[in-house]
Amino acid sequence: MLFSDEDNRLLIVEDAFLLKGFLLGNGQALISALDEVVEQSPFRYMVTPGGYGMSVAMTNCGPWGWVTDHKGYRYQKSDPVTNKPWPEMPTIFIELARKAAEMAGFYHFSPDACLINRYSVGAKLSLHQDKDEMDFSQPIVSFSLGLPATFDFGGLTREAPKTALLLEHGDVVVWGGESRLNYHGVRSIKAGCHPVLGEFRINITFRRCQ
Ligand code: MD3
Ligand code: FE
Repeated sequence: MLFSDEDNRLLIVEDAFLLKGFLLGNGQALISALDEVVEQSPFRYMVTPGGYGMSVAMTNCGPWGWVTDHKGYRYQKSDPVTNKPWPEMPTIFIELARKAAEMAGFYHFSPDACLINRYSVGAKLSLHQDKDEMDFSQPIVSFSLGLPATFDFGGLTREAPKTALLLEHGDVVVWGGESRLNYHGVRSIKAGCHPVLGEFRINITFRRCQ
């Protein structure tokens, strides 16, 4: 960590900020909005192009949703489970994501995709890059809710040294500029019980994919 200011804004690397506890106070409203999304497009376990089932359950809201299957990774406008458009992005999601982006110096952030990851105990996300988007000038904003996770933040190659970061309920990370293509992953979630989300961790990422 290079510095932490009076707003609890921590600089991870150039253009990547951790806004510690940014969502606290809006947790309940976010979870209600999330419940509405999940009612329309349920969490599902997707399969990688290589044929591996993911341990993280996913869904999406907003105009575009990220999916993976035997054909590959992509963004698409319809939910392959319901064959309907993804649910609308809740206003509270957009407002908080835009505010967070501004806190990190990114103005006019207008996400057109919102991927929601649900981790149960033992679930993990292996080291990867997010490069299925067309526009790398806009940041990715990520909300963490529920059980804590250790997040590994690496460099531009798989082998580059990694920094471990604890992401807890209410934390927001804004990744822009140089850090946008860095490798990252989430270590296996440890057993625990969160007062609101129980045995789950939820991560919501906002992206500009088109
Ligand atoms: C750094 N999600 O959905 S969010 C993902 O906690 C993903 O569920 C993780 O990685 C999670 O793709 C991490 C933080 C995050 C998201 C995108 C990034 C960090 C990033 C893109 C570039 C660099
Ligand atoms: Fe990612």
